Amino acid sequence: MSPLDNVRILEFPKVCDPRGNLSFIEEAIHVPFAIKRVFYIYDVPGGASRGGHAHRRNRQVLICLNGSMDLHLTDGHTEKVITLNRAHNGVLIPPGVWDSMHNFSSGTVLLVVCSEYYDEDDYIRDYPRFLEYVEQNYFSS
Ligand code: T46
Repeated sequence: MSPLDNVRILEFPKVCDPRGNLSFIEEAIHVPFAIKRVFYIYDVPGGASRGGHAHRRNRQVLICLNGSMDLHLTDGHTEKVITLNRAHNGVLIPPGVWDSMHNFSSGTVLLVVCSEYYDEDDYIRDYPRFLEYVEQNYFSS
């Protein structure tokens, strides 16, 4: 089974109000894991791309709080491109998926909710190494 099969679009509660909208995320309810870490990406210069790696254990949910960006996901065989531009939606990325982010609009703020603490050893940042990893761990029977 491809790890891409476990990519999900999540819909968070949205409380609409004349004063503005409010969304919220509760661990193990709106994201399918206990939250150990949150980080955010902002002030991305025009034309910059981020990501270019996969995780061994970390599961994460990407939420575009403002602006828009294109999320490219691959298992080494198939590519999915998802445009993130709604603050009440998230994309769940499981381990074993190579992600990269492109076409950030000016002022984009990307919030990322993670199942694991930061650990550089959890990253696979070399694409040929990633291809070997997914073949061994997901595609070989
Ligand atoms: C991902 C995409 C969506 C930390 O010290 N702590 C942290 O929690 C994170 C996320 C990063 N860092 C350090 C590690 C690097 O020295 O910040 C520096 C930049 O990290 P990186 O180049 O991995 O940033 P992105 O935007 O390429 O990737 C990040 C996440 O690392 C990654 O998990 O999936 O956002």
